[in-house]
Amino acid sequence: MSLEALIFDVDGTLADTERDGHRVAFNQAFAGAGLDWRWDVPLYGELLAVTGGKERMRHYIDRYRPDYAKPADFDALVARLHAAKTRHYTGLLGQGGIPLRPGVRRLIEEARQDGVRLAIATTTTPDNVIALLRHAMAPEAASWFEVIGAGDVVAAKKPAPDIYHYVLDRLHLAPAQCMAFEDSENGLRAAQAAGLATVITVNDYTRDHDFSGATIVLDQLGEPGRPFQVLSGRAVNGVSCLDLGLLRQLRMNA
Ligand code: XBP
Ligand code: MG
Repeated sequence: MSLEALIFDVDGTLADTERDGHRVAFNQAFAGAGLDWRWDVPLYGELLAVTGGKERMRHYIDRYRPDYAKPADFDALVARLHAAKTRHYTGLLGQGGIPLRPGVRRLIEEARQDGVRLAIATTTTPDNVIALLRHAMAPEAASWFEVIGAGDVVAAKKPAPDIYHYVLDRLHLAPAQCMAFEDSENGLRAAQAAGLATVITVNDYTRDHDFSGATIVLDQLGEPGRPFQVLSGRAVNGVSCLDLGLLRQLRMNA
């Protein structure tokens, strides 16, 4: 089957948003609410095991703060904190501090020129996706993606496959016509469970995850002058960037 669409995860895949973006914004929201919750870089790495910001805050309290006496309206507090966190995060993106990862713009531009369709499947909040695309990619970049599946549109977040099913349904495509791009084990499990072949680009938080079953695991997608490294999967002689030609080759060999 021919390659019809690329489906991208957002956080960690399009850009390194977690450590200097989401984490900072959570801490700003906590401080703004007068809470002593503080997520440092290593703790945040552990908390990333749970996807979704609201889910992550609840997990933090249950697991790390047994001392905290939950108020009766704890759900409302979590919702307020999350809304504040989204404001802080989109504000940070507006300052232009978080760039796309290497090769992302190149591959997306090639796909657009080649008529390969684009979509997004993420656990993060829709506003966050739109802000990242606008500020890091192009003012109109959200319109390049036919389907943006994000946040609470599905009940179960990654590693559940629901967000990929949601996107595939709206693209009217079968998994075998698409490739997914992820950076984490939770993301890979979600894509795999939806039947999608998946390219992984690792980052500092996900380098040691279990990526068995991925089509290929790279350090990054590669740019001219900045070749990718193949961390696992078939070595690719003489190729230094993941482009559509290589993607098609990897699919044929799979
Ligand atoms: C990333 C996540 C998200 C973000 C926070 O998912 O797990 O929870 O860290 O986003 P993905 P929200 O890599 O699938 O994009 O606070 O908006 O939930
Ligand atoms: Mg991710």
